[in-house]
Amino acid sequence: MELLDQERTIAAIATAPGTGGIGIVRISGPKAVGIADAVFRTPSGKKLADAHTHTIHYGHVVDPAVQETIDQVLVMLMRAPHTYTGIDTVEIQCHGGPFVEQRILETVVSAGASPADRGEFSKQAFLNGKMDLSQAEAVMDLITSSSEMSRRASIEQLAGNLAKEIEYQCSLLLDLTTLIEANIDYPEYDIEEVTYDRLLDDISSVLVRLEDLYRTSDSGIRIHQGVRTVILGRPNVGKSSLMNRILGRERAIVTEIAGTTRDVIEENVDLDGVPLRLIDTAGIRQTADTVEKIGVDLARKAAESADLVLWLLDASALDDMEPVEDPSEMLDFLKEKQYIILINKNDLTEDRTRPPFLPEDAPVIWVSARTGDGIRALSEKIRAMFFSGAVQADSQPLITNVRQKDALRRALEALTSAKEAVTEGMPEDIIMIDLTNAYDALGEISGKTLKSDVIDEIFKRFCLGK
Ligand SMILES: Nc1nc2c(ncn2[C@@H]2O[C@H](COP(=O)(O)OP(=O)(O)OP(=O)(O)O)[C@@H](O)[C@H]2O)c(=O)[nH]1
Ligand SMILES: [Mg+2]
Repeated sequence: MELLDQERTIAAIATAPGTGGIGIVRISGPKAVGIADAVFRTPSGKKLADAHTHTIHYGHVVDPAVQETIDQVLVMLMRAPHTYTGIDTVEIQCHGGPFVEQRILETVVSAGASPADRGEFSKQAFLNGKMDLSQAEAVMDLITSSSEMSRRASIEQLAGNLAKEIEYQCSLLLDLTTLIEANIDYPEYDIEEVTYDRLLDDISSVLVRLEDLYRTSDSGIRIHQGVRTVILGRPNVGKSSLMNRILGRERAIVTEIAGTTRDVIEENVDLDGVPLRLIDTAGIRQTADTVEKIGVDLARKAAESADLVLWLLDASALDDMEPVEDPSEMLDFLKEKQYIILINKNDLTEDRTRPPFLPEDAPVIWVSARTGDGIRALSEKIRAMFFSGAVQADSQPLITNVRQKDALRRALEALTSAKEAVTEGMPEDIIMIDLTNAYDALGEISGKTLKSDVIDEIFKRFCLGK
């Protein structure tokens, strides 16, 4: 018989695969303590069932079927409600080897635990009201964060910034629907005028707040995914060298031969705290080489979907741009994009004269992939372009993924429609439909109004053991 979510006692290896100092097998559920007691022996024979909560115990995991000692461990006992999942939780700290961990997990499963699904511990936490969906998503964002900005935004969201804001706005919407219901139920009281005025005021103020929040979504999403930054330029200007310099390692092949890079190389990187998804491309030129030609096409495609294009020039070859590259063609393309022109190899020349073919207002930074000069100026420029304003304050709630953004967009549409309905003096039940739609859409962000199968899908994207 399939157990309900809350009845399951689940177990998984919570630490990353591979060898390490310690590994953790986590058990969570109503039977967690009993299951742990079945496989754990302390030197004194004391049982976890008799121990205080939030205590640590030394002993051995023993496979009861064969009475074989599997490992020497420390066991952390945490009883509900003060646990991550909100249910009784036992964490077995064993030696960090894949065989040890796997064998302990198997023993725990034989003793009655079910192997956890991906993200199931967080799902338990969500179902037990320990966190809302935006906070659960923040846990995964924190784990996968690849920049300081992303880490900081995740920990703030985990603390409940967005959760509180959404809950507050949801409660305002709920008040409004209650007000309308009262009006429908007691039409003999002549409160219509007052109701419409108040509705208009309150809907407007929720709208303003949600529009502010919506404006954070592009920055918020970029904080986690990184600004899609494509390095473009003719062969040999130093694109791969720049990529390697920013990454701090030799990721892309660099040679003095023009046409070295053929593929598109992507890496997430933290550039002085600014999150980038950095993309190195093949040098753009007319070429008869089939492989290189494919590379050039890929470069163009990557540039089209970029948030930011870094157009790289070679300081030692500014006078002979053509025929390898036509600057006006590139500038035409850049007009439609956010871009920065980088003049690389500034270590080769003292001259800092701006090339005449660059427009007055084009942002230009002189850099050297070889020495690292100018890279700090580049990170500051990108920060100003993509992360000013919207993410000034750490404590400010942010929309951080496409799911949240889409739900918020639908909430805004429904609220705008509710506002129009009020302004036009439409009947209350029409306004009620819009407000309910807005509430439902907004509640998806916290997970309150999501169906359980949708929630299951979201948690399945999490990692095992979290
Ligand atoms: N002096 C100097 N040389 C550089 C600098 N950046 C790159 N180079 C040299 O320029 C040559 C080409 O560098 P790459 O990074 O391979 O250039 P690329 O733009 O990726 O070239 P393709 O992949 O062929 O398009 C190499 O010999 C690098 O060592 C720099 O800042 N200063
Ligand atoms: Mg290259």
